[in-house]
Amino acid sequence: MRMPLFRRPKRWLALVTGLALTSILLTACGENSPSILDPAGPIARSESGIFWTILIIAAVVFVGVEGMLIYSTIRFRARPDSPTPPQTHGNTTVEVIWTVIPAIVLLIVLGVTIRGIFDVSTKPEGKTIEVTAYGHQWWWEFYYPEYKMTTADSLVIPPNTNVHVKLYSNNVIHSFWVPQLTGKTDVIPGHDNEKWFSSDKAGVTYEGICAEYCGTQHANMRFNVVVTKDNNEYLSWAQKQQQAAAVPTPGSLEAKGEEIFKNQCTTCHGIVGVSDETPYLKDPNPMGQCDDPTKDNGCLIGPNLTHFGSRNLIAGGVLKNNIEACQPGGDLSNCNLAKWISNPQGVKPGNDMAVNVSSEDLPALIAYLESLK
Ligand code: HEC
Ligand SMILES: [Cu+2]
Repeated sequence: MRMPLFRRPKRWLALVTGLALTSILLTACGENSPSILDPAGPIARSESGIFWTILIIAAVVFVGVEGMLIYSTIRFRARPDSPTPPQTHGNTTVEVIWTVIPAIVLLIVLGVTIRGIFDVSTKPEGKTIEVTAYGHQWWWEFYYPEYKMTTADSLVIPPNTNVHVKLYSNNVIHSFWVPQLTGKTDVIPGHDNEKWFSSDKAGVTYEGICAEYCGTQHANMRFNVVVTKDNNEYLSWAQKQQQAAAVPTPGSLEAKGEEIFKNQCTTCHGIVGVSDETPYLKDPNPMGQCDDPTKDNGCLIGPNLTHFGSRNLIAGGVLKNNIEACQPGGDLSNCNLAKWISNPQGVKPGNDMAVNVSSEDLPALIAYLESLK
């Protein structure tokens, strides 16, 4: 008597449905999560192309091999009184087939990977902007040599333009990663790496991440890649960033904040036009100094705050810069900048900012820093 292949179709149906539902649930995580499967530029597209090619080949191999295995174990299983199956040994045709097919598959994977390596490491044609990314423990500093200006946390770029990033660290190994735009590249002290990428979408913000465990606050070493609407918006942003900080009206809350800043914050931070500005106007390379404020060589340990009010993250993205909750004279209980300045060690334990700001001084400092657009 021949047995049916699957004796309990209902049970099988339940199992398959259960698996399908679980996978749908798992893929629904985070609408805005930075995903390599949602590339927005040529480099990321090339990289996700490699992923899909390998995934599809692997899926075909997996389904084929497992399918035949499961089919054979069920279809040809031992039954009562079944005779000993015919015994065979060695079959040249079959052996050649299962040597040649994997070799071809691996050659295809090799070819696709080598093409990807060239895509990623070749200097692209066309307009290019230069940026130096400097990995600190635990935040990113971006220097624009063409404009001689420095920002932190936000890498602003124009759309459809190559971005050439030089990667430096003088502390530990970090890794520069913007999943939707470019894969990971290590940022190694004493070994300068570089990379190119570009975004073909305009007016969007992508999440950047440090992808190498670089200390306790490694997960709070994020940054934004802000793509402007067009090149003009980028140029006017750059022109603004080059200017010295806005001068507050004498006698205002902001002016008081500027005084407090000069007294309590300039050991580690600079504001161009207010305190020592030199470190932010020159390329932080050659490295080796900027993470130690006690060294007397003009380098500062903290981010450039000259245009802090124009940025959307605080301290490697540990908080969002929610300016609307930080209005001068308003209630500051939801203001993230107030949370940061009043207790940086509570918000991001182990970071290098040590201050003790009194509650009377806080509103003036907030008003001043948020006014620095
Ligand atoms: C001992 C050095 C030090 C002092 C003093 C200091 N800071 Fe900082 N500050 C830092 C460091 C380092 C960071 C970056 C921390 C991180 O992200 O890990 C930082 C980050 C910040 C940021 C976030 C900037 C950004 O772009 O993400 C603000 C705002 C700030 N500090 C304000 C102040 C103010 C206001 C004072 C004075 C009351 C002050 N800091 C005093 C070292 C210092
Ligand atoms: Cu890092």
